[in-house]
Amino acid sequence: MDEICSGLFIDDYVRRRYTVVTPDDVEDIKQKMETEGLDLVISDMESKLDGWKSQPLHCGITGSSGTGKSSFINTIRGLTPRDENAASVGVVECTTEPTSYPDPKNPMLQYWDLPGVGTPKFPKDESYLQKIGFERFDFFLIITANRFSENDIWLASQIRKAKKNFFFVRSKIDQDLFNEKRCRANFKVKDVMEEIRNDCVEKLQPDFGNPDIFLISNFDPQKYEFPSLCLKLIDALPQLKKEAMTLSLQSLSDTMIVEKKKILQNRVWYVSLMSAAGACIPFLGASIAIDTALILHELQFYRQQFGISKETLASLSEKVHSDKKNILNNVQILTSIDTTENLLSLFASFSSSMAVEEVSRYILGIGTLISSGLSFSRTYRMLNGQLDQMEKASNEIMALTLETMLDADELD
Ligand SMILES: Nc1nc2c(ncn2[C@@H]2O[C@H](COP(=O)(O)OP(=O)(O)OP(=O)(O)O)[C@@H](O)[C@H]2O)c(=O)[nH]1
Ligand SMILES: [Mg+2]
Repeated sequence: MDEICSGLFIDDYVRRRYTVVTPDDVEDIKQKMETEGLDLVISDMESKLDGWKSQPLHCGITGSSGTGKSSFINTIRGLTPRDENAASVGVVECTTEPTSYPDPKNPMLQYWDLPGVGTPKFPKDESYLQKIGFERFDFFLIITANRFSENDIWLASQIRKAKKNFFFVRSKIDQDLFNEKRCRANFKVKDVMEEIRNDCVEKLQPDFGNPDIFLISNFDPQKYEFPSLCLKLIDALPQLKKEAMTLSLQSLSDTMIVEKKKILQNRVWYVSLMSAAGACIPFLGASIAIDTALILHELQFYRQQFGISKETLASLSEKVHSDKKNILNNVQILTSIDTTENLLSLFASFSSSMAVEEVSRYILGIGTLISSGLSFSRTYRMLNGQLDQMEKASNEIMALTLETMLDADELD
């Protein structure tokens, strides 16, 4: 009884992290549902959950022609040059005007393909900064495919003067490794990367000390330092924009997976509160209908975040060793919870509490609180359970993807 009066049935983990949901909170949502209608309350809640999409974020990608700027923009957006809306990529000069490319998951996140400084149209002076609309950018990436040029160094100094963030990126590492492997007797990836880094640092040292330089391949974003570059970009942003960047980027490393999970766990709490509110509606089955709609929508979002899709699994399944296929079969189950029917069978494991919930709804006052509490705790436990499984699955998919890439390298 104490538990009911002090709030809903929620476990210690939530109690520690959040203010306990009080009966007043539930009453408030219930009233909103009666006056504004369920659809409005749900869309209210969804817009709260989608708040991360309202943060404008502008990333400037610059560097000399042919260094891989457009390729980087496609890769970080999870696209290939063949996809619709991809930036044009090629061996002849393509980027001649500043062009913005929205992230497919988050249109407020814009990657700007910027022509390098020091061409007749974009000379190395103040006019470059004006022409690209310098002020709007949250950070810059300065990309090179060999040593950084005087123009790159000039631009970095201007950005530093304006107290904005910038990162040095050395692209086409795959190509260097491929070439070195052909001509060295004692080839080691680590040694070659260290040499490339030292070579870049030497050029930058007089002006920038010992700066971070990210050695990447736009063809293999899971490898080399593409994943750590993504984490560094998130790190450099103010708190509000961190969440937007984390949810927009792909899961390319175990650290990124952990960061995503932390944000998604906060959403679980909101969705569970909605579920509790839905349980206040005194029509048989209404609570289940609301839970189903909310949870299916939410699970789809989590799968997208963790890169778990039927297409990914099918393509991976063609490449992995047969003894690893059982891992994929287990992950497959997570993608199947995309229909009401399949979700209801998952609900079945919570059936005893559901029965109490449906009956208790008709007991005046206290009944609503009991049923709200059960709805809250059931949704909360179910979504968290799914999140745990997806985290594990996402790590497994990543490991298998890397394994298949290494196998392909060995065949070269
Ligand atoms: N091997 C390898 N090739 C790359 C990489 N990034 C880009 N390329 C290739 O390099 C060429 C130039 O790439 P773009 O992305 O068009 O370069 P850009 O900097 O946008 O060039 P401009 O638009 O002309 O300034 C293309 O043939 C790409 O396929 C990479 O990381 N590795
Ligand atoms: Mg380009």
